[in-house]
Amino acid sequence: NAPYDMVAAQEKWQKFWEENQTFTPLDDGSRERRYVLDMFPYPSGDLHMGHAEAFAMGDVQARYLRLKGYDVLHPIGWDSFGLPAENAAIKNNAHPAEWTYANIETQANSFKRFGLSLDWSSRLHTSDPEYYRWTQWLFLRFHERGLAYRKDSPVNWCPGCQTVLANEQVVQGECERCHSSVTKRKLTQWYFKITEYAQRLLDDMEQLEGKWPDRVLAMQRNWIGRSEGAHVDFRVEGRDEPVTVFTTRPDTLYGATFMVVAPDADLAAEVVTDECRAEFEAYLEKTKQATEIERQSTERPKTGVFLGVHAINPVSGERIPMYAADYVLADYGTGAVMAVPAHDQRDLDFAKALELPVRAVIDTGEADPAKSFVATTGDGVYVNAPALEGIEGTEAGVRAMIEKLEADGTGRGAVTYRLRDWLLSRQRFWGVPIPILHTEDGREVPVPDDQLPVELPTDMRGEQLSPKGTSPLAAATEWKTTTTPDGEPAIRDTDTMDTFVDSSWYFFRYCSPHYEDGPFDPEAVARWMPVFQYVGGVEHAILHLLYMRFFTKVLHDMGLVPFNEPMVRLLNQGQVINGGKAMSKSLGNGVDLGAQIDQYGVDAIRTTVIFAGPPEDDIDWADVSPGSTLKFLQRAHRIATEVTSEVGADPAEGDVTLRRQTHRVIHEVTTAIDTQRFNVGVARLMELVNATRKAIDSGCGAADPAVREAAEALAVMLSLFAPYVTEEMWETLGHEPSVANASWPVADPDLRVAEAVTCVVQIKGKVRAKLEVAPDITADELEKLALADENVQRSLGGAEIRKVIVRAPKLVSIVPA
Ligand code: ANZ
Repeated sequence: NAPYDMVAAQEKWQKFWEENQTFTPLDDGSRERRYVLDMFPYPSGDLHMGHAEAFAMGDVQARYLRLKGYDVLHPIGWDSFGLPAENAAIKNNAHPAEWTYANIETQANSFKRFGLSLDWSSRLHTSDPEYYRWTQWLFLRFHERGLAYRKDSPVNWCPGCQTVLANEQVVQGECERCHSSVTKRKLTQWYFKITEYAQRLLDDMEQLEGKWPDRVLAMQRNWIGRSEGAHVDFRVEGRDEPVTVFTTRPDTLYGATFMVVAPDADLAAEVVTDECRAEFEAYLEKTKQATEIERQSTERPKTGVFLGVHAINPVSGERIPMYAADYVLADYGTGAVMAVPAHDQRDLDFAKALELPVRAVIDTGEADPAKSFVATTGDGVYVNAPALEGIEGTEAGVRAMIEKLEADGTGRGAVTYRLRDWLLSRQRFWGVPIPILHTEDGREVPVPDDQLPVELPTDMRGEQLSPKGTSPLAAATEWKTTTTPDGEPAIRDTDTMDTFVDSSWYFFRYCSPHYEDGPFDPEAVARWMPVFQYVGGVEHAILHLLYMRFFTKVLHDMGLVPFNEPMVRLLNQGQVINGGKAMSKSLGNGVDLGAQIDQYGVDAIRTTVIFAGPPEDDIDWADVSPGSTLKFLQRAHRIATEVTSEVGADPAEGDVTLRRQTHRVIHEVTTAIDTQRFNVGVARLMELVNATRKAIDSGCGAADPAVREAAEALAVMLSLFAPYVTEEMWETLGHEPSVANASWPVADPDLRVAEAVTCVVQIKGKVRAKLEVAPDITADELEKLALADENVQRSLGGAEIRKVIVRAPKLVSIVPA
């Protein structure tokens, strides 16, 4: 009856699993395969409560599937390129690799201690040359297919930090770090042509419906932002080429009283007349200070300048003036709009500010927008619109106008997406070098495959890595000076890739982590993938998940993978908060995972995290009680130490009351895990511990085989949450380790009925029979049972039945005719 020593158990079993490679998959085809994946960690410091939660959730699934008899791949690796390592290196006059790999070791040890059923043999780090060699190889394949390309584009530029900033790093026009005013700069950058896959990214979401959280699918759909409408060509005076606009409402074309171009679109600078140029350029400078979010704000007063030219409305022949205004964005649609102030509020606000004409072409029965300054957007009767006379409703109007435009040759139906191409180049050191050579005459020459990887220099450190407006690699003269395969002098591309590239394909590599002939062995991928269950934070709902879906589709098109979607099911775990607030340094409410484990042990922390609520809900650490969870685990352990019947004792000879409880709990825990209600599973196991305790102390006694049956089921099921104590229990119960090699218990349907309920059968209000039925009996079943009962039949004496009222499981009331 030795109490359970949690620290000793942790060390003992960690060693056992490692020596026996308990969690390395067999991959021999003897069992059906399942791939369970947690989003891989970034090596910033040690593991924290957030990791504990996400990885505990993943481990429940991996262990469950294993016990159910599947061959499970549950790998681990690190997303180990990125800016924090670079900042630490600048501060400590070190190389980013030092910080990175030291942190990885710390985290790896913590993962091991946390008792995760991980396959350590497939471990990878994205900053290892043997990994990023293949990131570069993939980049070159994308490049060959025209899916990786360079273009000049305006990017956020911080003059203080001398670097490009992501949109998220610009706060109200200022750099979030140094508060300098951020400007736009035109830089040549590398892009992945994800827009070419926009429609497929939308269409294939059908496969994810019901298996990924609805809100993630909604966010992806929104981000891709498909709009249907038309392209309309406007002739512009003094110009050969027409200007094309994108509109979702071609039916309002007769109401287009002016045209607006984005000030920062090339078109604006092209068409502006000399008289208007100075004013335009001043306005353009102001535009560059505004963020995209500000420009799209409906609250912001509308501003703009006349460009000095007119366009011709293709259906009315009317001359309409052209303006530049910052509410029109350069990189959406065509960067130019036909303004219909009567039916679009943004255009109306602009028309009001500049006193431009407003003409309604749909009568919706509401006030005239020219007077009310409220745009009308609903269905109505077309007016002042000869080609749409007699047509009803927006949909029909749009269709009719597109037909007319197509017939006239001045427009066509069109679809536009909000999704932009993926800007992948970064002016940073600690990332994958882009494997392209630039010749003196400006050609791009791919580095030959057999010269990969292009490795980062190992001798750059500290200050050499600080941002200076260009990539730190631009200063590595020796590194970047090289020749093409033809011996021509060339300079290496000195940008590195966005780390989202690394994380867009790591799950493929796990299937064959040491494969030498490509990024992955296509056969291994076909065996293991798609991933059965992916687990990670909702903060990745858009970018990471979209990018890895995009990569998968390209790999599919290359014939390397047989599927279009890499992750069958997705689970977003909630956050761990404390006292109702996110943990933060400034609030001083952080909870240290290591300290919690020291105090309560891994099992109690894991079980607490799972027990706290449904997986997708936040966990408030102020509301949980790892101390009581630990007591529960100790009670479970004690039961195992008290069992005296032999291994293999026949439970059929055992106490039926306890057996009923055991099989009910098996059934309910199985359902709870299958439906991802892991917290309910823990609650049921607590009930089983109580029931077994009662059976030992005041029921059948510890020697009864039903107690062994309960203790064994408990050990196996509880191992999903508390791996260490359950290994101890399993061994104590006389089994060969590991409990991870046991089988998930199966509920006996004859036993799982909790207790029978007594159902009263009345005829004309008089009790005529009592039935013992299952508490979950359906109304139909109960009615049949009642009518078939002997006593009921006799009382009815063959009378016709007018009505049967069933209140399952307790009452059936029969009314004869
Ligand atoms: C005329 C019109 C009349 C419009 C009307 C709407 C209502 P979504 O749905 O977001 O795709 N637009 C087009 N390109 C733009 C750009 N680069 N910057 C700002 N606005 C732009 O919006 C499409 C509508 O947004 C287009 O249809 C266009 O205005 C505007 F009663 O054209 B519409």
